[in-house]
Amino acid sequence: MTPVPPQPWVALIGPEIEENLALRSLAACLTRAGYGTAIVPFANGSQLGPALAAVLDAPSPPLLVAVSLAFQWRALDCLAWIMALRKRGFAGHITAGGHFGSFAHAELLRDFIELDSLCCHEAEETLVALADALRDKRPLDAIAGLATRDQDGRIRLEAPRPIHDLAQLPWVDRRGEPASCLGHRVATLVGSRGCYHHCSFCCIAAWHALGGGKKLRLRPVDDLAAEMAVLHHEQGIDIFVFHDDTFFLGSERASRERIEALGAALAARGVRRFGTVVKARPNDVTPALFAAMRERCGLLRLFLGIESDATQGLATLARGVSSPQNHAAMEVLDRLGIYVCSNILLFDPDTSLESLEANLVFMERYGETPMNFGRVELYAGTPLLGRLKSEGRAVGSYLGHDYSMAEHQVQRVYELAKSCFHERNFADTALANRLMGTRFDVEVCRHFHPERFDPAWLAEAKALSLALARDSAAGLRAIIAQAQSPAPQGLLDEFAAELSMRLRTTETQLRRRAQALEEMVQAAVGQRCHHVRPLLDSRPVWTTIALDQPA
Ligand code: B12
Repeated sequence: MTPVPPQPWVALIGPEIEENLALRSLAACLTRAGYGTAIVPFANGSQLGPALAAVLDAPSPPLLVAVSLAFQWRALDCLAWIMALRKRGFAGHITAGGHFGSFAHAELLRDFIELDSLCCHEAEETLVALADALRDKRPLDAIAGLATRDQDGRIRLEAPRPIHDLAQLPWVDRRGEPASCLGHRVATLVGSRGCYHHCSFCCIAAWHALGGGKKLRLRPVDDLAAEMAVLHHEQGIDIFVFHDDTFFLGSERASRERIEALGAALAARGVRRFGTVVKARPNDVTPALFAAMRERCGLLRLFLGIESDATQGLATLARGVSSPQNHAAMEVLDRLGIYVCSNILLFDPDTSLESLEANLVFMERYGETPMNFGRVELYAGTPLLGRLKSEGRAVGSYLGHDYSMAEHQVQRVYELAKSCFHERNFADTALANRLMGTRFDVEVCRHFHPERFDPAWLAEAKALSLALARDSAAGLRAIIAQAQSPAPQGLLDEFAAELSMRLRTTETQLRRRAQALEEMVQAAVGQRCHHVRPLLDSRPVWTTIALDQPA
């Protein structure tokens, strides 16, 4: 029987691909304030109906429905869900929030009458204040961070109030079974909010400026270590996946002090056998820092933000990193034997044939590193969107912008690459992403079960990535050659069909090898991997905490 949520309650709707730290942080704050909550997963079309039912068929209607508009590419789905909820008769307050919703609050409130308000920027305090006001039937016009319509339909935003001290926030709600890899339970978390850099394609710098606070805030080490220790001792978590935009601070000394302090704080709390997954910019990679990161903080996998190795790409993306820094970082990490994966933004508005070649050379040279590649998208709040708008090159509306590359031939390469490589790079079963997971299994075994680890598995994982990288580079070079010849559309279609078939054949072979490798590792450890969180099955999870119980 579905447990009845405590009264009054708030429905939090959004993707739970992994634990959704935003919804879970909001849930924790609402719980602390005495509300019941349901986290209702809505990550794809198949969850639309069940998510509606979770609200409409609940034993009592929620006080408030709050929908995630963090991800711009899913905004239309989420808005359609909101419209469907209204059509089916829900008359209560509907709000939304997250990155996209915040940047586009004025347009969204103008165009979607179904939305009553929008929580702009970090919503922990705003959402609780909104719930309090609705419960007490008070006006909503003085709530910091809330955008509403006034009586004349004018949209007004009460300036957000930045959360200066992240330690004042409760730890995120961990309801549901955690994911696991080879029997090692996984939790996602953040140790900071913001980033010290400001790349042109990323909205995070503008996002924190919108909030009016510092561009980077760190959780105190003690607060972070205390949460990790509780997760470790009480929930058996031993893999911590950090979603910080960057785990490092742009200064070797400051970064080193923080990870040494974290390592010591964890050891003092009896957390000794654990692994971490973090992200870094190449300029942060030094031998001493990463040796310490591995020894003190159990580094299992590093997501290294390469994005581009072409001089033009690095400039367009405003990376603040040079190609020699990219190479130096890759070499340091290779010498230390650290598992790295990466992403290349092969196409951006200024990409030239020369920059494509520079990135292909990089992908081949470090082919043993699992990588994926794609095009830079124009997200709300990014300087790149601002630039393309001012150049008259951004097409579409605030709901989604598109662009063409300045060089016609590069645009042709992109269109062919998109059709031939979608399956490999972006489908649900994309091999480029799967190989990152295969290697992760191998690394988890190497880290936690050295006695059962066979070095041949690591060699095979690297060989799989190398084979994929070489095949992708060869396919892309064939596309580049084709795009430069003035072939009629019919011939281009034929070329794309033939190349796609060749790519699929390689994928089938490599997928089989990856499967065999995963099975060997799992058999050696005697445990399988459960990457999918149970909340993905669409059933809402109610809190069972009673109203008067302390959080
Ligand atoms: C973790 C993460 C993911 C996880 C998602 C986990 C999940 N939800 O299941 C994974 C790795 C799967 C992922 C995937 C993608 N991601 Co991502 N991701 C992040 C990341 C690094 C951290 C988010 C986080 O958890 N932060 C911690 C929480 C506590 O903070 P928060 O998210 O900011 O939430 C606060 C506010 O935003 C607001 N809020 C957020 N959600 C909601 C919802 C409601 C109802 C309300 C009221 C308020 C609210 O209140 C929260 C509390 O203060 C952000 C970067 C960032 N720093 O935010 C990118 C980011 C959100 N991702 C981004 C993108 C582009 C993607 C992908 C499209 C990448 C890709 N090419 O595949 C996919 C799309 C996924 C999808 N929905 O289909 C962009 C979004 C840009 C945009 N506006 O669309 C971001 C901002 C990265 C960036 N720098 O540009 N991502």
